Amino acid sequence: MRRFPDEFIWGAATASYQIEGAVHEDGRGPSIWDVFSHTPGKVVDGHTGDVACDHYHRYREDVAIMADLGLQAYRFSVAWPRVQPGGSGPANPAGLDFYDRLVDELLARGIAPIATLYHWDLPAELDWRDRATADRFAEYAALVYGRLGDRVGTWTTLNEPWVSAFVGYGSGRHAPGIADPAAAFTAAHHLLRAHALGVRALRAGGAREVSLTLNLSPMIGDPSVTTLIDGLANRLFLDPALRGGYPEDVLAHIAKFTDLDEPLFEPIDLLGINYYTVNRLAADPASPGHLEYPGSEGIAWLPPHGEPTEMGWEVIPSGLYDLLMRLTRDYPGTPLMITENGCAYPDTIQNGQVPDPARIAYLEGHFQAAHQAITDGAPLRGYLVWSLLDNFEWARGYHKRFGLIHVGYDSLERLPKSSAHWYREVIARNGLASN
Ligand code: IFM
Repeated sequence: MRRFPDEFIWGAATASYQIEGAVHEDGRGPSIWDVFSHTPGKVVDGHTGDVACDHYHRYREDVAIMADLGLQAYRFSVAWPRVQPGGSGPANPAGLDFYDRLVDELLARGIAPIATLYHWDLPAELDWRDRATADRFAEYAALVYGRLGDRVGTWTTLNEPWVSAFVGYGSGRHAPGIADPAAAFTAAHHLLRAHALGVRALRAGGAREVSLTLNLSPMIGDPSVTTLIDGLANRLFLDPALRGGYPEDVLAHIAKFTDLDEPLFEPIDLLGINYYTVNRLAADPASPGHLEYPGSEGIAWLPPHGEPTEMGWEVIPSGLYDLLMRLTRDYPGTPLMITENGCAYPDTIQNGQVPDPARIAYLEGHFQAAHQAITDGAPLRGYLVWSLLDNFEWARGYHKRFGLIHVGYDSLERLPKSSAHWYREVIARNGLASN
């Protein structure tokens, strides 16, 4: 039996564009993901977030499901174009009303809301290559805080700015679909500026706990190749948020592509960690490198060990343990929360049930790793599984199912998978039956 600390928080996470649907309702404006997903060839099979899980209309049912699982926290994101269509000017009250209702419903069920202000659905009128987008973000943050700040205790500015910058502007696999290394660095710089200005806006409003969520991935290989990739993937975001400055080696690398203007940093109260897998790297002079890591020519990404998830990602819980211990060692003093961890498998309904033993095994292994890290001193406060619902997995459309809850995309019916029932027991005993 592995018991977690009494105050440990168990929950699940989602994001607005991936579940809400209702893209034309109540004055919502277009986001870069509406434009991108409606552009032929960008998303597998032309899937879009137009309907998604229809959470906008079914949020009460979804909160009831969360309560039935015993979730203690729910991490959702606010759609900027719903709250402030066009990305500037006054708030759209009807857009804020939706999150108001959601937060009240959560609180009525005893579930703590954790709000992320930006999970990739930028108003289509804005662009992270523009420095002014950071100022717009701070204004938007103040609008959302003004409405929900009395009831939401934990605020996250950005989700995975690495993905926004390097997949949105480096490879162009995500919206807005720009493939330009210099633009990727400029976007990253402006996202970090937006984060800092957002932190200031939230604190000015009186926010209790402000955080940033990063997708972090340990690098496995020789330091001659891992240092650069670790710098671009991890330290480029960790150091500004937790040490108040860019790492020198990464700055020198960026200077080969573009000039950055004056940076802005603000400390946070909590670091959100999204962990899925590791990167296995090796030197290979013939390798063209990776578009999402500008300047990585000569570095090869090696195949995963063992049976990967449906995303092709290696299942390696020890990577989570190593990551938590590294953060504890290299960035002491900041509490940690796992804001996403989970896996996609091709789940199907069989006799009215959705057996997903591979997901249970995945989560159990990662919960064990987290427990070990806590035992060894990591200040880990909670664990939010990705995801509550099967949902729109960005450029992969609805083909990848990450949910604890199966969603039938024709009927929109929700059906808890075996992993949801298993998770309910983990939460109830605040631990694992296994060792
Ligand atoms: O679905 C995404 C989520 O939006 C951000 N983190 C990774 C998840 C799985 O790819």
